[in-house]
Amino acid sequence: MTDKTNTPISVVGLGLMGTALARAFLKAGHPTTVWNRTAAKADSLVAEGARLAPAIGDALGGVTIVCLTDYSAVRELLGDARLDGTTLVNLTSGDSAQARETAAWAEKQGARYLDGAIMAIPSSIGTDEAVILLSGPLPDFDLGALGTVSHLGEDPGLASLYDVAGLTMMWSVLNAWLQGTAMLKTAGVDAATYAPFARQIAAGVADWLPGYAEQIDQGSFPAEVSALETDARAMAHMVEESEALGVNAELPKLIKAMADRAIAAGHGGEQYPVLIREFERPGE
Ligand code: FVH
Repeated sequence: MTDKTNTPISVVGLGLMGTALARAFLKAGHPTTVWNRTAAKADSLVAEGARLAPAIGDALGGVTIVCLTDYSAVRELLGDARLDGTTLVNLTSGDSAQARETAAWAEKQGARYLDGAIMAIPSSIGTDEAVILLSGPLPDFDLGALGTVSHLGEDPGLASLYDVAGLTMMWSVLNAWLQGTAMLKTAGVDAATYAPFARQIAAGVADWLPGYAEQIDQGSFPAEVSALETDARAMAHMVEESEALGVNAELPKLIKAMADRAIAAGHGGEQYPVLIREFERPGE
């Protein structure tokens, strides 16, 4: 591994995120080359010390970070370019199939390919809060200038899979919070009053994850705390309350329907994570 700050880096794609990435590399002392389809977006970075690649080909050949709108933009831009000697680090968001296909294509073009996912907003890039996931061959350079970087394994699809799993967590938690907020608003409780209570519940649930994960990995779900059929009775309150209050009951009904299916399949006496069986199949 070379010194943290002396690996020359190219950044291709200077949208909101690519600009933040290039700026973080510059700030950390990496010699930084930039390229963008709309060249004017490079002006401020050039003023800060970046070198402007006159053509896309001039940004290839070393460690090249790509951060475009989507994977089709990456393929459209790089087309049939030979990528010999290039380590292509694609931080564009997508899914695992796109990542694996792009890895196969890039390797055929001669590149060493790492796929990545950015779980951060542009303003947090360069701080420890910015989580950058990588998968593919082990990097021999350091992207620590961007934030907290984790290499997840050789399979190039892993970074995108973790990204999508993380987004699922994020939006599920937010939707659950919005459901409760809508219910409480009917009683005059505002969102700010409910938020600390909701946060406490979310943190408590987060603490259950390691134990529940152990049950899933062992495939054994003894009801040590509560049986699924007991939980399902509380879920009925959630549905009935939402309907009675006139708020949206879709999420409560979905939660209950999944539990009911697991109970019908004979899992009512087991603990909640037995529901993994419902999540492992396509659904109805
Ligand atoms: N911004 C964010 O908060 C999120 C956080 C999580 C990860 N995402 C992903 O990062 C990718 C880039 O997002 P972005 O916010 O930088 O997006 P834009 O500001 O819209 O910039 C898009 C850049 O892509 C260039 N581009 C698009 N199509 C092409 C193409 N066919 N050929 C060459 N370049 C292309 C575009 O160029 P231009 O319009 O300026 O000429 C921008 O540089 C994305 O995957 C997020 O999901 C960000």
